[in-house]
Formats: sequence, structure tokens, C-alpha cells
Amino acid sequence: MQETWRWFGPDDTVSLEQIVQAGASGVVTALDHIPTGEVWPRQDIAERNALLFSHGLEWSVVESVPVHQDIKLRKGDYQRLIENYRTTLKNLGAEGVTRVCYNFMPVVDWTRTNLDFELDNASSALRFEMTDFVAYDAFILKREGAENDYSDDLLEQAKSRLQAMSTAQQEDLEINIIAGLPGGEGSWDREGIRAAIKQFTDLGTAGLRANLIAFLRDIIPAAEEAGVVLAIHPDDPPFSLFGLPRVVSTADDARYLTTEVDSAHNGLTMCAGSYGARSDNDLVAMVKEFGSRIQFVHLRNIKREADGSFYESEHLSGDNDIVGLVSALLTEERDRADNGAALPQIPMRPDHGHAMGDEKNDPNVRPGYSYAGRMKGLAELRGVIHTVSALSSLQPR
Ligand code: DNO
Repeated sequence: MQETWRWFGPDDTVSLEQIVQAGASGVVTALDHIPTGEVWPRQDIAERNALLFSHGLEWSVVESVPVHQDIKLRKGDYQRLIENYRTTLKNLGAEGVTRVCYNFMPVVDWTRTNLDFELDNASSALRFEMTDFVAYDAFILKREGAENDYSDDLLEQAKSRLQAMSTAQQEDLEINIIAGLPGGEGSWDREGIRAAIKQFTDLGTAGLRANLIAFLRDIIPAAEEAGVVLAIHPDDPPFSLFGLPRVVSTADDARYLTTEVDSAHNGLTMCAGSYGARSDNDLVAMVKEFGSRIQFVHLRNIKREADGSFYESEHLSGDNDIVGLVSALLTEERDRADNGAALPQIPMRPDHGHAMGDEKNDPNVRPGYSYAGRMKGLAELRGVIHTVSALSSLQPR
């Protein structure tokens, strides 16, 4: 696997020199200064590329070229926005940047309720706690119909949780949920998010799924022509939030979108932490099934709880079978090499890391994107990759 590192551009707290020191050879980055929906000019792409290249790094994956909400709704100016998306893919391909991650989550990108969940070893992790989320949705945002989406027990627990929170804690919870996490697409106020949610709940699951397939039919031919592969990122968390439809949460979802638009350029991101937040997603089986369609990997672990809550554990210590997953991915790479693929390696990045040491209380460090925490994760994962490769090369084919 190619070791890569997510970089948020020149104002990231982690420098390109540090990425090189961590041992990664590729960078995962995006042109976040370009508003969602606008074309990424070739010049801007070339500049970012040259900057990485001057450090001996490769721009392995774009994460993300965000998909405008109007494309997800297929309303308003969506045709122009799709044309822009095609042009961006063309420009990326022309500059030699050939892998693009994106998602089709409505309204909110990845979502957590607690960005500073203290672990036993005093480092801090990201956490999604169902009771807190419901407290926000039903009693702070007061979304219409929220009470119908949760059990009476959960609503009771959420009410007591809310009563136990100070005003400052309630404000923090709101910021964590609707103000947007790194790599997301900006933030909402209460009125704005209520209106956006309504549009998508009116559209419903079938409608959103149809819009995803239509979008893929619109852009995959352009990706093929540009020599770019797309890798859709799953919903994080992989279940409905705010009663919103979700269409990239399960193996069934991935199967549907890869078969409906059956092109090698219509690929998947295997985000272990997102798919793995559901116990009914068998990650190893998914790698075996989707094989050559997996174009990008996020390696991360989580500890699940019965009500859907989870926190991000150390890379090797949660509920996901990381050794099994790595082993399945290495087998997939070997198959690609056997089939003559020019670039059999799949880019992976250590996804998220704990905040520890000096970074723990540094407000400039992006939640989940510390240097030390990710480096610890990368080092552990590198050990697994190395060991599994060494042992499996001893096995007869
Ligand atoms: C979180 C990330 C997400 C992801 C986007 C992909 O750390 O996995 O921000 O980049 O959802 O479009």
C-alpha cells in the first residue's frame, strides 16, 4: 500500500517536511480555497502539485472535490455545477492527479459530538455519542418531527443529558455538530440547517439514491476521458442523522452504486472507521467483494457501543479487524499486479489520530488531524503491513 498523509494546505499545523519525516510518500489534499461547485483551475492544481513535488511528495489523492448540495438535490443550477465538476476532473487529469475522493452525504459531512473525549491514557479522541446527538436534534435544534425518529427511552435519556449540561456545554455541542469539521463543507446556523434538512427529507432515500446514480452517469464518462478514478467516501457515521436519507452506508449501498454505473472509474473509498461503525459491515468481506473498485483506503479503528455511539480508538485496538483488512487489501494489490496493473498499490492514509503531548491543548490542531497521533497510527499500521507482507510471501499462492 502507498502510505499517504492528509494535508490541509499551507496553513496546516503539519508541514510537508514533517510528512516526509513520518515516512509517507504521498499526500492527500484539496484546493479548499475554491468554493464548492466552482471549477478548479489548472494553474492552481499545478501550483499545489509543484509544491508537493518540491518536497519529493506525490499528490496521490484529492480529498475531496466536494459535491454541491444542489447536485445532491438535482435542483437549481445543478447542470452548470455538474459541468464544472467535469471540468475540474479534466483539469486534474491533465495535471496528472488521477484519484478523487468525494462523498454524497446530505447537509452535514462527517459528524462527531465530542472532539475531546479523554481516554484512559489521557490522550483525547473523537466521539459520537447518540444521547448527545439526540439531545441536540430534539431539544436544541428542535427539528420538526425529531421525536418520531427516536425511542421514548432515548428521548428521556437525551432530556436528562441536556438538563445536566451547562449553557457552555450546549454551545460546544452545537458547534461540534453543525459548525463543520476539517475537510467538511462549512457550517450552518439553526435556521439554515433546518431548511436544508427539510429539502432532503422531502427528497427521501430513493430520491437521493437516484440523484447519486444520475450524478455518476453524468460524470463517469468525463472521468474516464480524463484518466481519473473516483472513490466515493461512505457516510460518517453510516446511519441517518437528523432523519436525513443516507445512501452510502452499507455493502448493499456500495454494491448498488458500483453495479448501476459499472465502470472501473466508479470506485470506492474503504473508510474502515466509517463503514466499521456498523457491526453489520464486514470490512474484509467488502474488500474481497469490491476488489478492484477500491481505490483509496482510510485505516482507522473505532469502539462501538450498543446504541450506535462510538469513539475512535487506537488504530489497532478497536472493533475493526485491521490485520484482516490489511491482509485482504494486500491480496487485492497482489491480484492487481498479477493482472498487469501499472500501479497496483492502493493509497492508504492513517485516518485521524489522538491528540496527545504538546498538541493536546493546542487549539490550532484540527480535530483528528494531529501530527503525533497520526504518526503513531501510521507506524503501527506500517508494522502490520510489513508483517503481513512478510508472512504471506512465505505462503504458496
Ligand atoms: C474525515 C474525512 C471526511 C472526508 C470526506 C470525503 O476525516 O474522512 O472529511 O474527507 O467526507 O468527502
